[in-house]
Amino acid sequence: MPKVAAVTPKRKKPPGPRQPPETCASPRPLVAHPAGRVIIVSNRVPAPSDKAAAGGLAVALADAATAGSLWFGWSGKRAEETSTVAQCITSDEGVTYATIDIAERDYQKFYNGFANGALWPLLHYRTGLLRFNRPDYDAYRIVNRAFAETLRPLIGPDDLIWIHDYQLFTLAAELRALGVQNRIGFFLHIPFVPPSLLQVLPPAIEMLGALSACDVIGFQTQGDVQAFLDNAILMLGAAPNAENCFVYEGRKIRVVLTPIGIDAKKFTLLAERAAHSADAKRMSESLGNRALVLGVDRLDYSKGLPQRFDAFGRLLYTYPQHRRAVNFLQIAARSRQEVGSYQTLRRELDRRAGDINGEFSDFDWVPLRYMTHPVKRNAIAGFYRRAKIGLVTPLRDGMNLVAKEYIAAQDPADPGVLVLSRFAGAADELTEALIVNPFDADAVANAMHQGLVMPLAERQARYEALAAKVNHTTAQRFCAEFLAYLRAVAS
Ligand code: ADQ
Repeated sequence: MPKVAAVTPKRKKPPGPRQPPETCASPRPLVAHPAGRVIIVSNRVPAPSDKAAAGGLAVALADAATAGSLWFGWSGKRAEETSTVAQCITSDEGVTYATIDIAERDYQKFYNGFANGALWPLLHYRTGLLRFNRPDYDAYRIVNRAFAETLRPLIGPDDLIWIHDYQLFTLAAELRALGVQNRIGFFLHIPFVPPSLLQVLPPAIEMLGALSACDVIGFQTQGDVQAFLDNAILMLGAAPNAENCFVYEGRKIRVVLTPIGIDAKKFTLLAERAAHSADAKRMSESLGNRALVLGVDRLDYSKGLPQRFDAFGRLLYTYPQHRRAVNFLQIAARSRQEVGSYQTLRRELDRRAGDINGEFSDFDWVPLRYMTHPVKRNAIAGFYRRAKIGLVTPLRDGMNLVAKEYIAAQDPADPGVLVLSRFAGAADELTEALIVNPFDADAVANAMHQGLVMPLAERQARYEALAAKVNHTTAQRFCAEFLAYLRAVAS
């Protein structure tokens, strides 16, 4: 079987004296955990003060980031040289946040180059957008190596290491190369692709092998689990057993399905309160008795925004009764604006939004509201509750937490309708939503119409089934299930 090349390009040594010792010199946990301290590693580390405001990862991992645990990753700062010692802050709850700065020259190639210019499009089935070059990949390996070297002294003997997402595919192999014997888990937040697509990536075998330095590898959907196993069979010669375990280079790897969720109860409370906020009031006043159709996404080509705008145009064209009776608000927070394909997408959306408003607006009604700056979490929660349609139509998505947040935010007495792409991981679970193919503008328009005219009893029946699921597959459950798999590995 092909061996994985463990050669990582050399990191340049920073000139002059090393950085001064940092505030958290002690690698030992502040609060002992009998079953091992949890070390979370992700590309970005949330600022301790920012936890309530932040979405996504910080909220999803709140249950893993308990007193005594360590969260390690990039500070968000680009420096002249990558740090060799972590900066640490311990929050009031006893979680230590350890960060490093990344050298500007590596950051560009690692983050904008390989991670978001090659891996992100490929793993979202967009090979046409993939840009691969060796220097970018080398920088990716260098940054993963730097993470490993800086994290190494902070690791205690029984600690569980839980790595997150595609920016850190090779980190486990780098840690093993430094002699780390601890249990290591990896969770991929985005989709995984079948071999016919992964093989497009020149270092596919090397990356699969590096990932197989983990003990547990988790995915969002059964399709992703199968895609990974198919790749491992074909490219690593793996022979998985009935429990999806296989042996590679003497190590047993378990591949698991652990879909991510939200803290549904907390989100419901947030939405109930937000419904009475000043923002919600302003929104209601601006709408009058028109229905709100709402989309909330990062401005990313995986989210299917141009297709969604077209579908809204089709709704107004095909069902003239909705003209002047609905408003579509798309919140699309700018992201990765240094990557060319994201700049192109932004221009494309500006054009399509202009086209739709030019075509259908009246002197006192503008159908499409489109904003590209982030909106506060509690304002979004209030908007979800006001929206008659939650429009979640990615072309591919690992899970999509907006779909779950939208359900959690609804008023059970008068719930809205979720229109959900079949290509979001969430569609595996949220089957009572109106499931659509986002490439079919007319089908999405029909689903929006169906949702807008749906009788209360049907809306309630769908909502109750969906809410039960969102309340079951929570963020807490996600953390507990993944960590249980990792703890079950013989240390
Ligand atoms: P993302 O692609 O960032 O995450 P998603 O799951 O939809 O996508 O959103 C994460 C969080 O960001 C949610 O809490 C949402 O409310 C918030 N958010 C999204 N758009 C926003 C906006 N415009 N303004 C403010 N907040 C916004 C990746 C994967 C997903 C996977 C998550 C978690 O791409 O498929 O669900 O990780 O695993």
